[in-house]
Amino acid sequence: MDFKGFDRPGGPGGGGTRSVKVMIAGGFGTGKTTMVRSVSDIKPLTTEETLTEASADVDRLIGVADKTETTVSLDFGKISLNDTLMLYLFGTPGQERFWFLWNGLFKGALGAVVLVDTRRLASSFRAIEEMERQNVPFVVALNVFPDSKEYPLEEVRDALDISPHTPIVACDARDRASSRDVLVALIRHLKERSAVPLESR
Ligand SMILES: Nc1nc2c(ncn2[C@@H]2O[C@H](COP(=O)(O)OP(=O)(O)OP(=O)(O)O)[C@@H](O)[C@H]2O)c(=O)[nH]1
Ligand SMILES: [Mg+2]
Repeated sequence: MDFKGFDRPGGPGGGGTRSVKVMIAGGFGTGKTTMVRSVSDIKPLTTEETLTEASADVDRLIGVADKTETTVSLDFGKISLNDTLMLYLFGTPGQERFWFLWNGLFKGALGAVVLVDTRRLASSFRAIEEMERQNVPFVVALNVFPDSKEYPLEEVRDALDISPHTPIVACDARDRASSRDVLVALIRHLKERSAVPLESR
C-alpha cells in the first residue's frame, strides 16, 4: 500500500516513521471504544465509567440496552498501518454532556472516523455537524449491528446530509480487520485531499 506523503517525516527524501493523530468520533454508543479496542496494537487506555440510571432518559439506549459503561474522557490506542505509518487513535466520549472535551481532543488531529449506528441515525447527526465545526477531514463508518437494516450508502448520505466527497464505508467495529479497513479508507481520503500539510496542525 502506498501512502506517499504520509510516510516521510522529514519531507521528501526523509526517513523513519510518520505519526498521525486520528480521532474515532461519533454519537453515544456507536462503537468508538469497541473500535479502538479491536484495532489497537497496544492495550488501549480507556476511561469508561458505569452508565448511571440518570443518563438512561437522556441517552437513547435502543439497540444498546445491554450497554453498562460509557467513555467519560477518551480512549487511546495506536496501530502501525505499515512500516512507516503509525496512527495514534483518540476515541471521543459519546455522551453530549462531555462533548466540550472534543475541542481539546481534536487539536493536532489530521482526520477522523465518525461511527454511525443506522438504528439510531439521529444520534449521529450532531457528530457529523461537529466534524465540520472542527474542520477535520473524515470518513463515515456505518457500524453494522446484527439487527441493523441494510440501507444503500447513498440513502444514509442523504439522511445525514454528508457531502459527496466524504467516503462512507460499512464496518464491524468488533473486528480488527474491518476496523483497520476503515482507517485505511481514512488515510486514502486524506491522501487524496492532500489539503493539510502533515506538520501544520
Ligand atoms: N453487535 C455489535 N455490538 C457492538 C458493536 N460495536 C459495539 N457494540 C456493542 O455496543 C455497545 C456500545 O459500544 P461502545 O464501544 O461502548 O460504544 P461507544 O461509542 O464507545 O460508547 P460511548 O463511549 O458511551 O459513547 C457495547 O455494548 C458493545 O459491546 C458491533 O459492531 N456489533
Ligand atoms: Mg466509548
